[in-house]
Amino acid sequence: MCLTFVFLLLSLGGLALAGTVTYDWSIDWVTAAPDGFSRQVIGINGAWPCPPIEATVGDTVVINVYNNLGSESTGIHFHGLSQTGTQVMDGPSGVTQCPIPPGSHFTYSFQIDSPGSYWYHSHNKGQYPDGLRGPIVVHDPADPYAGQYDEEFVLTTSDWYHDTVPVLLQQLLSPSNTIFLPPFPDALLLNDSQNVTFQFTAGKTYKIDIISMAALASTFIQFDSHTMRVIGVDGTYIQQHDAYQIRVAPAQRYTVLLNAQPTTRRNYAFLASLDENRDYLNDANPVYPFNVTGYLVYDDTKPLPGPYIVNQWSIVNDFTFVALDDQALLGTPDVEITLNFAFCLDSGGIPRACFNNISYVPQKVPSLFTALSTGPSNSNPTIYGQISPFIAPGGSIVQLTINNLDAAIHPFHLHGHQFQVCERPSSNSGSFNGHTRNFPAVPMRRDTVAVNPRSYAVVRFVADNPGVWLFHCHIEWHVVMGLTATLIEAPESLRGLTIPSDHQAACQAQDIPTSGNAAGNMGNLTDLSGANTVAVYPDYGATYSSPQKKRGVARVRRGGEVFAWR
Ligand SMILES: *[C@@H]1O[C@H](CO)[C@@H](O)[C@H](O)[C@H]1NC(C)=O
Ligand SMILES: *[C@@H]1O[C@H](CO)[C@@H](O)[C@H](O)[C@H]1NC(C)=O
Ligand SMILES: *[C@@H]1O[C@H](CO)[C@@H](O)[C@H](O)[C@H]1NC(C)=O
Ligand SMILES: *[C@@H]1O[C@H](CO)[C@@H](O)[C@H](O)[C@H]1NC(C)=O
Ligand SMILES: *[C@@H]1O[C@H](CO)[C@@H](O)[C@H](O)[C@H]1NC(C)=O
Ligand SMILES: [Cu+2]
Repeated sequence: MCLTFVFLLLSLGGLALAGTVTYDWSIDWVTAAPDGFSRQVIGINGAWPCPPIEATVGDTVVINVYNNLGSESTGIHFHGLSQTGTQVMDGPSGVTQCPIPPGSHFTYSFQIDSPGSYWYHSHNKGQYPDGLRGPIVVHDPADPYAGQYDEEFVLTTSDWYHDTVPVLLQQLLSPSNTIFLPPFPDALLLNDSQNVTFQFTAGKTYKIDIISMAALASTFIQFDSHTMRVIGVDGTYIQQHDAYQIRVAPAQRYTVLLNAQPTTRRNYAFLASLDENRDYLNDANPVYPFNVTGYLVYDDTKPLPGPYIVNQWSIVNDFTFVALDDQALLGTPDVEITLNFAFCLDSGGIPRACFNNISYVPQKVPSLFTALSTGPSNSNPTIYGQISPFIAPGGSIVQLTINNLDAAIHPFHLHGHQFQVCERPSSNSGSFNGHTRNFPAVPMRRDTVAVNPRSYAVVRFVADNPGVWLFHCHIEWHVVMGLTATLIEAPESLRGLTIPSDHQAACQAQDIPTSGNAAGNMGNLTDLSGANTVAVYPDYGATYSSPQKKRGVARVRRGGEVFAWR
């Protein structure tokens, strides 16, 4: 009988029925020492590294979160997943939800519609570099590369800090930080450790999901004597492309196949090297402060090779990849958005980052809730306040240009889409001049594109996913500095959608309004009096202060001591 039951389960599994994958997560402070330095990190269910999410295309993923941090609020974003029809589950605080206060429960529930490697991370006030991030692997019953590999591994990479985010923010957001320096990491981690070993069997082929969970720096990777065959970037399959070296920017993913050697004659090393250069191709004195050597072990009884040395990094250019599904370049855009990025100062002299001279300031009402509650006015960008809002009507073709006026590379990410990368020229190419002659017939698609210094990128996508989606640099310090714009996509389809009760409760617990314009005004929606126009300073990140305490502060401020605590 027992055997029959097992057989039944197996045959159901064989039919690839879409299932539900449920996780119950308590978000906890945990002590960890991934590089030998012991510190408090944010983990899950009393453990760190955080567990992977694993699902199959078509599955519904349910994550019941409990915030057990006591001292901080939290929230989780599922990077790269489209959240089609579940825009309220995307996760960024102040956009699709309120921060989850300590001591409360919150449920994320969404269906997964595309395969590949993704990751989840806190999208709440710069919190993820404190540890709250992990891999997502979505298996594909219709994998076009099925049969071409034997086993699959995850390999995460990230920079790592010894100080906690609230401490790092005080250095970053200081008037004395006149050259906009980000906090520099203290270590490089592979798989949240510095000791990564793949067991390889001669003759087999391995699929490796390389996922960057970094806050600032990119990682270079090269395997000794094993050429990577890149088959996917972010959530998109590409035509197989050989690569000896890759540079994985924060939030990017590379899926590669490695052919094992035919014999077990010896073991091999691979090198991961942290890139702290502003423009790695052109910097006179390149800086690679941290290296980690990992191993491909064919035979445990044979010695491991020494540290692997790479003399020069000349990486594969992901712009030359071709999407496997041959999706043609999208036609003439209906909506064109140009974002000029440069660092800037706010009215208090605090270093910020700007698109078109505007730094993103979180509003009183989460932006999606403004879109849900304001009827036909939700197509008017004015009502969203200082979040650099852009409206894209449903079905429109959107072209987004990022002109990077800064002297460093920045990885730009759009929520809710894998966009076509139409052009991404080399450093010092200036700003986009409007010519489309260099756009490829079949562009590669991804959700995070590294834009070169004093250069630009042009991306296109169809506005087929109603929601409020952030577009931002994925250097977390630059998010904190305001380097975010907001796409209000198909607002006509958002009117009147409901907010789940646990989302409502998280806002109510903190006296945060859930309807009206950015300022919470309901009568005259273009009246933005009371909306936030300058970011909170000093900024203690996700450190939680109860509404009572905040009300106390407000009374003091109204009493005329506004500057006493500055
Ligand atoms: C590295 O990992 C192996 C097992 O995979 C373990 O035997 C070894 O002690 C570890 N080394 C360090 C320095 O942690
Ligand atoms: C890396 O960590 C993931 C879990 O996050 C695990 O599945 C995988 O096997 C690890 N890879 C190696 C090479 O240890
Ligand atoms: C790390 O490796 C790179 C390239 O192999 C090398 O240039 C650099 O000096 C190394 N850094 C350290 C701190 O060893
Ligand atoms: C931004 O401000 C600078 C200097 O204040 C000005 O030169 C530039 O034209 C402005 N750019 C935009 C896009 O408004
Ligand atoms: C709504 O507020 C805006 C901005 O304060 C103002 O210009 C406008 O006259 C107001 N409209 C009405 C009908 O009061
Ligand atoms: Cu940046």
